[in-house]
Amino acid sequence: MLFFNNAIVRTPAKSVVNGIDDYANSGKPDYTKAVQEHESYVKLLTEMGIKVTILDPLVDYPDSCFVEDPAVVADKFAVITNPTRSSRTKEREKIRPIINKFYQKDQIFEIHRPGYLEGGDVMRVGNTFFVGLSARTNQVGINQFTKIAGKFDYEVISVPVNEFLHLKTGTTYLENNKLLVAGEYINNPYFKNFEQLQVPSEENYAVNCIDTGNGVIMPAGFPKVKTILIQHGFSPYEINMSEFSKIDGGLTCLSLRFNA
Ligand code: CIR
Repeated sequence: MLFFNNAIVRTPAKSVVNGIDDYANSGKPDYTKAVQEHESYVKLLTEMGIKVTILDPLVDYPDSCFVEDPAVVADKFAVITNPTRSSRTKEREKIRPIINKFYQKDQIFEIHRPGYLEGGDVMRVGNTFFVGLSARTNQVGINQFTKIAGKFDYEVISVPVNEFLHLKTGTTYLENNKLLVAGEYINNPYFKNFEQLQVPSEENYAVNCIDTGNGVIMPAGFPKVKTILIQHGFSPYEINMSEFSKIDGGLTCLSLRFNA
């Protein structure tokens, strides 16, 4: 059974070559290759039975293909977030029209200054949201998010993020209580009640996976993580992420996933 039947993505613009690179430091992405990788991602989601809404590229916003950051989508509500970096803040206005299409007015909320929050820091597990307190998400943003989520009976647990860009750059939830963990999240007390699938440090990037419920999408070229997934009964589907990884983008960043 699919965990989500809809996804929103945005085609990378030519300016993707100038996306923020705070961590990877491995050169600039190639635009043509990035578009091809994005097409493969959309194709895979579609083949899995997910309805994909593709938004037009935005040349003024180099990181706008990472649609996960300017919004958080849940079953009963959506939040327009407030991205921290000045080149990304206005992405919130660009994601708003599509959120308005899928959610009713009274289901849409916002994070506002002095609160900052990016969707990459938000990891939902059942009725709980783990939210990273990171370089991109501050406590005020988490407090605002907690109020919103509380209206819909979700609990919010704030988790410090030190080594990674976002919480989900260091851990992603699969299913049946299984959590992929890397770096600071290995044996981290915040996640002591999960079965932890530990990612070896040389494959840290591959901790960011998407469990569709019908197979796990993982970045190509990480044999150890692939083996771990298979050993735990998952079917891995690989997507080449060579270009997005150069600007710190992972698989989850490239889509907003929800049921509609
Ligand atoms: C950024 O630094 O904002 C982008 N270059 C990468 C965003 C990755 N997003 C995510 O992990 N959700």
